[in-house]
Amino acid sequence: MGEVTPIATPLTETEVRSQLEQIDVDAPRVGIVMGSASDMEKMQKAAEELQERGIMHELRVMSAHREPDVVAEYSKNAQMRGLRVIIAGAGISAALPGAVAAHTNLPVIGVPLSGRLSAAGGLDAILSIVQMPPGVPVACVGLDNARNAAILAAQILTT
Ligand code: RP5
Repeated sequence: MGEVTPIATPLTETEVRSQLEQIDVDAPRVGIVMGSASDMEKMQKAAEELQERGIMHELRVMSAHREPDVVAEYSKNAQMRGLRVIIAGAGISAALPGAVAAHTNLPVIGVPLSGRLSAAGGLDAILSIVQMPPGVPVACVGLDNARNAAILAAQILTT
């Protein structure tokens, strides 16, 4: 009689998750996205904070209004690529954080940005990010406060 091959016990979701987390340790854990290259100077503060904490991250420019397909693709693939949190900064109508949240279950932290086109000093972006409809949450940090978004992302990663 030949050798009996034991049937593998299926892994639980938690076990699979933990195994996935151990793969690609160099893969970015936080995605920092912004609606325009003009947002880079402010959003760079989030990257600097993550860098200081040794947290792998990536920076991408993508507009919710001008490149909706790019935003959808990025957000849908984010979790599979190993990202755990997305920080999204945008000014004026600031649809980007909400557009990202529409396509992923990852936590999304919105950074409202002020700029030359802002109404009410940036209140437009704050309200766009804070006033997400029920069921599609986006966390919101203070105006231009990308550093706080990075600190919050780091705290989420430790839970
Ligand atoms: C938003 O419009 C961007 O996030 C940026 O804050 C603002 C202005 O964009 P640009 O006109 O500089 O491309 O979508």
